[in-house]
Amino acid sequence: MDAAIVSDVHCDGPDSVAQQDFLRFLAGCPAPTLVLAGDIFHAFWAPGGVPFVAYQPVLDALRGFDLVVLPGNHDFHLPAQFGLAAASIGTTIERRLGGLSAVLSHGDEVDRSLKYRLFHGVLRGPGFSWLLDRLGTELAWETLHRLAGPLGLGKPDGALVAAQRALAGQRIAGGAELVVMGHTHAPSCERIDGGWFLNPGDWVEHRTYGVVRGREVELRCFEG
Ligand SMILES: [Mn+2]
Repeated sequence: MDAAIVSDVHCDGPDSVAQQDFLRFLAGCPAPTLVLAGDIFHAFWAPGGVPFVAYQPVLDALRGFDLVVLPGNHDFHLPAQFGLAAASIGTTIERRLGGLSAVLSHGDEVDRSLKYRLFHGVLRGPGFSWLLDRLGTELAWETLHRLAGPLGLGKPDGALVAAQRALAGQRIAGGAELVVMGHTHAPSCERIDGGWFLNPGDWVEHRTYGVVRGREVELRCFEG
């Protein structure tokens, strides 16, 4: 196995089943490279540079992997934790995974609605960051959870899923051999015009992840 790819795990502390499952997955994951394609955490922040204690076991378990870290809409501050500046919607990373040249993103860039753009423009701006750092850990946790909403609600949005497929087609036409987009909680692994489109799914409902081996891509379910 060359790489494992996960998104939308929505880890939310020691009591969250998703976090318990994900920790078991990480403990047994043989892939040297691990792609975190956004929303690994339900409401990530690091007030004053210190991540929420509830998430620390996962951060510890990630050590030792060659990590690729993308910002999700629930954990857009995560790349900063790894010294990366990327936090904006539509951040893409191009790199080789196994024998494939891949274009990776969280997948929320297909949401062109003004509401989403404005909301996330504010959340990811310096003002909100300043505010959260001053609220202190407990209030920052509470505020972010209010904004993140309850877990497990909302079925995959058909319009966004279709838009992702179309965007994947464009990226494949542009030379990508593997396109990864999550966010919609709609696991799939398909071929488009000779390339691969992978949506790793989520760990709220499906517990799915992608695997790259050479030039092959596969969607698997964690049975743990
Ligand atoms: Mn998302």
